[in-house]
Amino acid sequence: MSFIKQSALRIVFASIASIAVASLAHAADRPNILFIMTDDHAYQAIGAYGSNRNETPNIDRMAAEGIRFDRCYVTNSICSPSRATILTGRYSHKNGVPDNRTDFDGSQTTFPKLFRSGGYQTAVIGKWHLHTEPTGFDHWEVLPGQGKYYTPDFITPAGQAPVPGYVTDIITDKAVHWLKSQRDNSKPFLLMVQHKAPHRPWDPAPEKLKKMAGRNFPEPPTLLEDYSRRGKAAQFAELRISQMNDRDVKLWEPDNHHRVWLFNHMVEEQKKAWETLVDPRRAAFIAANPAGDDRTRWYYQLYMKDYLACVDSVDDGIGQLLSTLDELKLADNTIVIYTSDQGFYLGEHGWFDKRMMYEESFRTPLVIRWPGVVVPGRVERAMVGNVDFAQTFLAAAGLKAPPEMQGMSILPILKGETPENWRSSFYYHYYEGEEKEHKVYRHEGVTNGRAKLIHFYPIDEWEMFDLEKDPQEMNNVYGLTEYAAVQRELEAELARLKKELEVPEQ
Ligand code: SGN
Ligand code: CA
Repeated sequence: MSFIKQSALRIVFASIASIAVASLAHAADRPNILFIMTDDHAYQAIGAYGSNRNETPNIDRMAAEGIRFDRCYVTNSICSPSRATILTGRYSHKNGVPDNRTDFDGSQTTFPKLFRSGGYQTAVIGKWHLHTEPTGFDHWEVLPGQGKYYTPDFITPAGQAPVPGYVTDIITDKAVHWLKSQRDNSKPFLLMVQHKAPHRPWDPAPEKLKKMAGRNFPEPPTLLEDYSRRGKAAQFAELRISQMNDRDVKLWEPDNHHRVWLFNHMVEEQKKAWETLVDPRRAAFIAANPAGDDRTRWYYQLYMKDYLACVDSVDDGIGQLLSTLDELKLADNTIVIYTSDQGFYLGEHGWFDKRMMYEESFRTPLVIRWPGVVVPGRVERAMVGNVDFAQTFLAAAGLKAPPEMQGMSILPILKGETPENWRSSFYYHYYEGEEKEHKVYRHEGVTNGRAKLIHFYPIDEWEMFDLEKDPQEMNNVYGLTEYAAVQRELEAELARLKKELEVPEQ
């Protein structure tokens, strides 16, 4: 090939490349943000994270088209604190919400407020659970408190009123409606879709009761843990599946007040489905009369049926949102995030619920799809956290994050350019004490991804786990000579992080 031909070709290739880069830059410029968060959705119940108990084709689609984070930690594994951290980009001791009972001070700087003042249209639909009215949103429709599954009330600026239907479907429908009819087409948007499901008491939709009816779910290896090798905090906690009540597993009598209340909030068809698919549980349980470990196993199966049925509705909703973006031709310039307010125990250590710093509740799912920026199908092990969300979204939108935010923008990771000095440890602090529901002692701790140090400080109990050799966290190695160096390193890191994050002494 002649020199002239070669250079002409080079020019053609170069201009194709620069057009591609320019359109990428344009697509990535002020992208829309669709933030989907569920309540208590364990990564163990997501296909893309390797679930052996259920399928989640729509979250899996997001992971296949985007990036899955395998180490996304929460600062404080409980609802309101997690939400306050996400909105403010600050730890509980800075945003004023250490537990589920404290009101969120809505006059604080939050990322939705910065989006709004930065020219975005902002909306939140679904669970809020911060006790005060949402601030920073052009549009909001939220559940009061924890919210209900059937005929839930919603609060809007116009007041509170019940909405007929099933909560997950209602939230999805409202979000789809907002995308199709309530959007201001002259602005980019931030839409936060926040599900109640799959939170306790795990009330499924009728069609999902049917779907799960005949299924049997594999048990986690630590379902029947006897706690003899654990400390006082783990023994004392009321997180055990064996401690679930009749409402949880729906082994109820016809006049059980929860059942009566729930059925009063259903339409005839829904009631019929529950009468035929849920009520017979009690007779079957009484006939089998399981005791001890067999009773725990029986409860576990009922728990999984209902929990995973709730997850199934969530996954359907995600599918609908993704189709809506396709239909509206918004998919290319919209970052879609899927996460949960924390992780959850699905029988690991014999538990349900969260709160503890052990992996299943400390880690939350995080899947992000961003066409043209995130290379499809990536899996990332860098340590990120819910404290990073605010700064990440702001950076993606080209907005400035205030210096008091305590996370790190994960934008470089999304672009495939993980910085050399990315964090090598993560700080955790749980504040609701053993006097509250589930009786979990306050604790703080640190992980470097390979090992974890936990201090239940009201009883001065320390635990340390080797996450590589003991991923199920069954063997406390705190104080063992062979781990002295690791322990010193984690103790120093804990002290360093507390100083850096300005954590007051307890
Ligand atoms: C309710 C549940 C608890 C759960 C908390 C917090 N009890 O109180 O099991 O831990 O919510 O959940 S229930 O009997 O009322 O269902 S959180 O996700 O909001 O933090
Ligand atoms: Ca929660």
